[in-house]
Amino acid sequence: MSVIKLYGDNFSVATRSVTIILDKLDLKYEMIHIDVLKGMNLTPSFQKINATQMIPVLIDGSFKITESRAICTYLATKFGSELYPSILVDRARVDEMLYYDACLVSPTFQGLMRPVLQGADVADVEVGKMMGILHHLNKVLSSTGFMAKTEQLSVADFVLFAMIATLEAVAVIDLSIYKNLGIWLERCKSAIPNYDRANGNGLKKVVRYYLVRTGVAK
Ligand SMILES: N[C@@H](CCC(=O)N[C@@H](CS)C(=O)NCC(=O)O)C(=O)O
Repeated sequence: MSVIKLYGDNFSVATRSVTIILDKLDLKYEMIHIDVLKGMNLTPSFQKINATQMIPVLIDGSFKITESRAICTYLATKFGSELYPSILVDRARVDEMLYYDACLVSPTFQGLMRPVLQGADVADVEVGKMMGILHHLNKVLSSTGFMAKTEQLSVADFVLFAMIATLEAVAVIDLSIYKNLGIWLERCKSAIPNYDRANGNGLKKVVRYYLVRTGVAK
């Protein structure tokens, strides 16, 4: 069996959601570093791999797939993991959160973080939108402690975790007011094997980039 290849960059939230799932499933993979900060995703050779010039891209044998959430559910299904539940209604709840993430959480996160990472002031209106979402997620977690209201961790938890852990690391919003979210962040963190490789090292890179851009570090 050929080794799974992942084109990505641990700077990227979407890439880290996939590396977390790969590690959760204990899968061997080869990471091909596409440095988005250096524009490596815009080269003609990468365009042949993904015409949209986005990372991550996963190649499993002759099968190629893009879109991080679809990659995560593909892997969990292929390797028979309950991270993507086999019970229909539980799976539907996971999908519900993944769509909520793709349609609302992720665009809001991008709207807040893109300018901030470039050294611009934090925009109050974007902070307000993100806080509304965090308030909602904190309420969602009061049910079972998991994002999809499942009885155990699912792909939805780890996909959201990759993003919210970034917010926590860059600290543009005080997350301590969201008690359930704080407990959940720790629960996800401690459930990730090879935490630094899967997520921690990427977060350090993001924080470093942010500090340099905002003039706090050189
Ligand atoms: N919906 C896509 C989004 C992927 C995405 O936004 N990738 C970013 C890095 S996090 C990227 O490739 N950016 C390159 C660019 O915008 O030029 C997914 O979840 O895979």
